[in-house]
Amino acid sequence: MTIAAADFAKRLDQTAEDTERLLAELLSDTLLPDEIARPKRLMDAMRYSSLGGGKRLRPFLVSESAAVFGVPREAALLAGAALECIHCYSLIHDDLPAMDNSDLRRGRPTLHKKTDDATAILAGDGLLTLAFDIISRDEIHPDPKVRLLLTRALARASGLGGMVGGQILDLAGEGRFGDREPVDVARLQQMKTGALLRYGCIAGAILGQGSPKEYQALDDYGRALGEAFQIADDLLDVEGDAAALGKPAGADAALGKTTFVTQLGIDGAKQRVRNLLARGDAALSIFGAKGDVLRATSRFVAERKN
Ligand code: GRG
Repeated sequence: MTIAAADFAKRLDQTAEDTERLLAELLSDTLLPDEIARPKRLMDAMRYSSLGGGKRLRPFLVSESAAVFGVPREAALLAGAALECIHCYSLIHDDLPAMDNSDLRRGRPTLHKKTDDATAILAGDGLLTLAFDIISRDEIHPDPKVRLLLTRALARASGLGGMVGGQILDLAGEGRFGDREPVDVARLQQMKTGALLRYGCIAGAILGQGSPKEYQALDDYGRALGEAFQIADDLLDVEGDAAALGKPAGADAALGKTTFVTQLGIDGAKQRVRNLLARGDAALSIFGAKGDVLRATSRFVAERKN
């Protein structure tokens, strides 16, 4: 079974729309208990970088992996919004002069260009901490054990052994702290970009209280999808179109980065993506037709133009 391209696009758009609505609510001026004030400059900056852009792929992974288990959609969307807050924070900080020093993101000036470095750092910090507020909320799941598992897994995906750790390995590989350090591209990817994407997939199994086999299946699928995403990103940097990307292409080559494409060549990288798609499909076989949307998601990730 496969899902028609139009149906897939509709589902993706619906989740993007629902996530946008939810993020706008979460980033409103309304104070939560124990909050003292929501400063306007900070809120405007957080909204600028979180609303009105992005494919919302990570929330989509959460909602579709949760749908496999029949989890209520509003709970999955809330968990997806928490993950998207982490993603948006990472983009803000990654764009800073001390990191990638980028001027454009999602086709608009990066936050520090629009405002200033201090505001961008604090907006990133605000989104990072808001994510943990959201993921620990009662509405996510009635069982506090489930909320704890989701929260801990989010910390591990985002933190020192996940995305943040991957970012420092990436900078070390660029020679930012002295001589260029050797890069294990697959491990770097698994940490820097893969960990959040994998979280999107295992979050469904945690929310749905899946069996160990079901959790493992989504874990395997999430790892394959994460690697395919990164290879597609590396290919886009070589073959992509700046207008579609919303940022200049060729950034990796300019920095002399080791990527899947520099290691495997263009054809080798494309073959690896095909192998990863097959690996993802095999992992999902346990779910039968319920895995169709996730199967289509790997194709979307591999074939995306931005
Ligand atoms: C600064 C702690 C810290 C971490 C940054 C993930 C990361 C680490 C930086 C992102 C840099 C980057 C552009 C990596 C390429 C892959 C990637 C994450 C692309 C953007 O993700 P998409 O395509 O973006 O899902 P949208 O805009 O659709 O949300």
